[in-house]
Amino acid sequence: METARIARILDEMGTLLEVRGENPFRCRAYHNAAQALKTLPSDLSEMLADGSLAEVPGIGSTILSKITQLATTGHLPAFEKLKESTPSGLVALLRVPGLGPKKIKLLHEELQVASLADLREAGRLGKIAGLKGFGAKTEAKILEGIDFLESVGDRILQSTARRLIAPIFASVQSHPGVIRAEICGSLRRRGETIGDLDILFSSNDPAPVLDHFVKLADVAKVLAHGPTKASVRLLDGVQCDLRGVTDEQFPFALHYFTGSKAHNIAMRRRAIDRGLKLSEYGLEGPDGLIPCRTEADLFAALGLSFIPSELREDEGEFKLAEHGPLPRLVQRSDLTGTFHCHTDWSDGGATLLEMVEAAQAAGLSYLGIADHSKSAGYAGGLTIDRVRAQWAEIDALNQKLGGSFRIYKGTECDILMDGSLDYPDEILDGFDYVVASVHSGFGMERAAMTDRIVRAVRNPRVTMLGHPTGRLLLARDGYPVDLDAVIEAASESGTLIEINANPHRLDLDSTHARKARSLGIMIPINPDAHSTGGFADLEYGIGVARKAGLGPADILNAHEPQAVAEILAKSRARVRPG
Ligand code: DGT
Ligand code: CA
Ligand code: CA
Ligand code: ZN
Repeated sequence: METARIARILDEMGTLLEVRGENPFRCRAYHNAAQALKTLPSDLSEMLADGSLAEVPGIGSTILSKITQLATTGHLPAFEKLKESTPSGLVALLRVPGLGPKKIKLLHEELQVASLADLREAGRLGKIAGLKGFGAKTEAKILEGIDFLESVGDRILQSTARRLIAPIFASVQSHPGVIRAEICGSLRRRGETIGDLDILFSSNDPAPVLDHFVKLADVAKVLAHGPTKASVRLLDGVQCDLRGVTDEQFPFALHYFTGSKAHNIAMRRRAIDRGLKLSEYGLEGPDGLIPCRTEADLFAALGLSFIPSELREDEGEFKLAEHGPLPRLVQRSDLTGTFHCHTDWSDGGATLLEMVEAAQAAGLSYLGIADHSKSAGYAGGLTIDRVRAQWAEIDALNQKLGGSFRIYKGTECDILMDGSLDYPDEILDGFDYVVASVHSGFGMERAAMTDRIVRAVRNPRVTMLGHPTGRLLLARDGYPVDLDAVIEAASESGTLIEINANPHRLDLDSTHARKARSLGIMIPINPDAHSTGGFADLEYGIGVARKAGLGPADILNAHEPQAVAEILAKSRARVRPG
C-alpha cells in the first residue's frame, strides 16, 4: 500500500477517535504519525525493513505496528471496525466552523445528533442553546456554519484535487493507446476550489483506455461507462470524468472541456460572427472543417492570440487577445526567493537551517523568516528576548552562508485590536521587513475592522499585509472588511500586499490582486510555509497571480535578488531615512 494512503488512513483514524471523544493525546498521535509519514527521509518499505521507522519522531510502537500491518496486508481491522461503528455523519460535523470533537460528542450523547441534518433540526428547535456550555450565541453560529457548508457543497481544495488526480492522470497518460492527454476543467484554469476532476485524451481506440480507467484502484464506484467517456466516484468521494476523442478533435475538445462555460459561450459567439461553427469536436467553415493541431491554432482561426487557461473566464481576456500576444504571465521558475515563512521558533515544524536548505532545494536564493509575534501565544509568538536570539542565529547562519544565500529577518506581526502593532518601534526597526496580519478579533464590525487594518497598512514600519481577509477556503469566510479601502490605503502608503499561496487561503484572491496591481502595488507571493514541504505551495500562489494576469515585474519575489534587497531597503527607509 502506498505511503500516502497509509497516512490518510491514520489521519482518518485520528479523526474517528476524536469524534468518539477518545483521549485527545491518543487522537493527536495518529495525526502526528500521518504527518510524519508525509515527510519521511526515505522509502517507507525500506525504513520498515531496516527498523529505522521506529526512530522517526511521532511514530510510537502502537502506531508502528499498525503501519506495518497496513504496509504488508493492506488492511487494518481496527480501523475498519471503528469506521463501521461510527455514524458517518458525525465526521461531517467536524467541518462545521466552531464545532470541535468535544462539542460533537456532547451533541451526540445529549441530543442524538449524528449528521448535519440532525444538527440543523436541533438548532431549529432551539435545543442546542439549552445544552451546557453552548448558549444562544453558539447555536446561531452553528446554524450559520451549516449554511456556509451547504453553500460550498462538495467542492474540494485545488491541492486535494492535484493529489487525487496525479496518479490517475499518470496512469491514463501512460496507457499505450493514448496519443495526447491533458487535465481540463477548473483545475486547468486554477480555480480556487474544484467541483470535479476532468481528464481528456486522444486515441484511435478509446474503449480500452476507458476500461482501464474504471478499474483503477482509486475508483469506488463507476457512475457511467460508455464508448467515449466514463465517470467514476473516487474513494475520497470526488467525481472524475474521462473523455476520449480522435487526435484531430483533441484541440477543440481540450478547449471546450477546459472552459469556463462563460468563455466557451463567448468563443462560440465569435465563431458565429465569422460565419463559422465551433463545437467540442471541430471548427466548421462554409467549405468544411478547419484543421487545428493545437489550441493556439484554434484561437488564431478566430483572430485571437493564445489565451492561457487561467484567464479563460470571459473577464476581459478576449479584448487582450485581439491585440497581439498577451504579456507573459509570471511562472514558478521566475521566483527568486520568498517571504513569510515560519520555523520552530514559533509554530513551524522545521528549524531555521532546515527551512533554508528546503528553500535552496526549491531553487530559491533568499528566504524571509517571519515567525509570529508576542501576542500570538497560541502560535508560540516570540517575546522580544526571543526575537533578539533569533536575529543572532540568523546573523550567524548568514555569515556561514557567505553570500550564496540570504536570510531576511522578518516577523509576522499581529495587528492588535486598535490597529497598532505587537512590538515597540525600536524592535520593529530591527527587522528587515514586517508582515502585518490579523489573527484575533474576527468578530469585529466591518467598519472597525477596516479602520484597524487601514491603520496598520498606513504604518510606515509595515512592509506588507499578510493574508488580508483571513478566509479559509471551504472552512470559514474571511472577517468582514472593505478590502478595496485597504488596497487604496496600501497604494497610497507604498505598502505591499501578499498573495498568501497556502491552498487553504489564496488571499489576496485573483480579483483583488488584479486591483492591487492596477493601483501600482507590488505583490509578494508567500507560501506561509510551516514546514519544509510548504514551499511547494508557491505554485498555488503563482496560479492566483496568473489568474490576475500578473507578469514577473508585478511580483516582488520574481525580481533579481539584488533588486529585491533594494526594494526592501527603500521600504525600510520610510522610517529609517539615510
Ligand atoms: P467545476 O467542476 O465545478 O470545478 O468546474 P468545471 O469548469 O471543471 O466544470 P465541469 O466539470 O462541469 O465542466 C468542464 C468544462 O466543460 C467546463 O468548464 C466547460 C465545459 N462545459 C460543461 N458544460 C457546459 C455547457 O453547458 N456549455 C458549455 N459551453 N460548456 C460546458
Ligand atoms: Ca470539473
Ligand atoms: Ca466534469
Ligand atoms: Zn498568519
